Amino acid sequence: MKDKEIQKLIEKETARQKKVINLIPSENYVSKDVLTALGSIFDNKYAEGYPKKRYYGGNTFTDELEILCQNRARKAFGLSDKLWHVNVQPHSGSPANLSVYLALVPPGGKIMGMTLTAGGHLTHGQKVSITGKMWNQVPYGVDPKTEKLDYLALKKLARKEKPNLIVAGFTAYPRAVDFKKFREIADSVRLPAGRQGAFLMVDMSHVAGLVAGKAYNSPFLYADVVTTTTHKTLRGPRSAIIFSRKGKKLGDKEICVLIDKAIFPGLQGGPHMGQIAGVAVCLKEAAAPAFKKYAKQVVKNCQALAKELGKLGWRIVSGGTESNLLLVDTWMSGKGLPGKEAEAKLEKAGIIVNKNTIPGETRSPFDPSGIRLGAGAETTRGRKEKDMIKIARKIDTILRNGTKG
Ligand code: DSN
Repeated sequence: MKDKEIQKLIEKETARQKKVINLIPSENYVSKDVLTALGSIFDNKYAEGYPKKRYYGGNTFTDELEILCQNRARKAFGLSDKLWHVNVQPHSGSPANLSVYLALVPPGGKIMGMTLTAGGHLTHGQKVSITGKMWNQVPYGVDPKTEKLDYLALKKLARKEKPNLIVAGFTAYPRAVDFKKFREIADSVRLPAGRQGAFLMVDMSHVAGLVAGKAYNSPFLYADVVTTTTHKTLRGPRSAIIFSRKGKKLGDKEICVLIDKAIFPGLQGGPHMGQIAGVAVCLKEAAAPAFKKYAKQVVKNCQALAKELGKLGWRIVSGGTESNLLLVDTWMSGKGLPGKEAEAKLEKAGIIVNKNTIPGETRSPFDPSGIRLGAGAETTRGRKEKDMIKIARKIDTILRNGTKG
């Protein structure tokens, strides 16, 4: 590489990534093939529009690439092209979610989503995000005792508030989700205009790889729309995909058409074709038999980490995990260690985590009461349960140093 300044930074970051134990649940290590595709000459090409309907010439191979990527997305999740339309153009998760709301929820309409402190994402209608400024969030949380979803309470709330769209999907919820129940809740909503039912959007960003690997419930039997980033457990480049159900309508318009229009020309210009090439590669990898083993191991590793930390006296939010992540209460359970300090202490010792709010949060998102840990990245590096137990013990020693518990 001629640019030595950037080369140096790449080398430093490579060394950092090799050296640390990475427990950030939204990160992963992509294959060399993903990186090659991502950094390929497809990045040179403008391809505004969709396959066979572009606003620039020279798109023979980008058309082929985008169609291949859409087909691989369906294959990775076992979907029929008769039932599911796929858009692989979102530059990342936030524009993916935003485009769905733009397409399906009128300005000022209601989006029922989980609060940030209970594990929702900014783009699920939080006030600080555009999704909470253009639309009104109907916030929901978890049961304060179990710290799990309370479907009965959700149904009551939905029937009272009549949201246009319900988001099932989270950024810090460690448990399995009953998507069938979410479908029933969405169907029970009577909208003022007389249209029965709210749209059900599942944001499966965190668990997409687990869904592809059959280690987590699939939302596809029940959702109208499924959004996902591609760089978490799916182990692809930073990007996103939107799946929308064919035949589902808003008024007389197909929702897939409305969502495509919301992405382009509504929100974005040209798709990042290098990114789409990288996504196509990761989707082929995710459809291979070895990926099932990976997905199952992620959950087993996460459970081993949670169990050992629990044994060592740390309170695990909701008592455990059935996914790629877990939350540790470092403050409210009496340990007296703010999440920010816990994150910093661990980083100093080479373990990378992120501070996180926990249900019933009494501090602030910038310095919350807990930390979030995940097993996606370390499982890619071949770690198994016994390694996670050792990591848990190391975390315990580092965090206990100078704390009350
Ligand atoms: N920031 C991501 C996460 O860490 O969960 C979601 O966008």
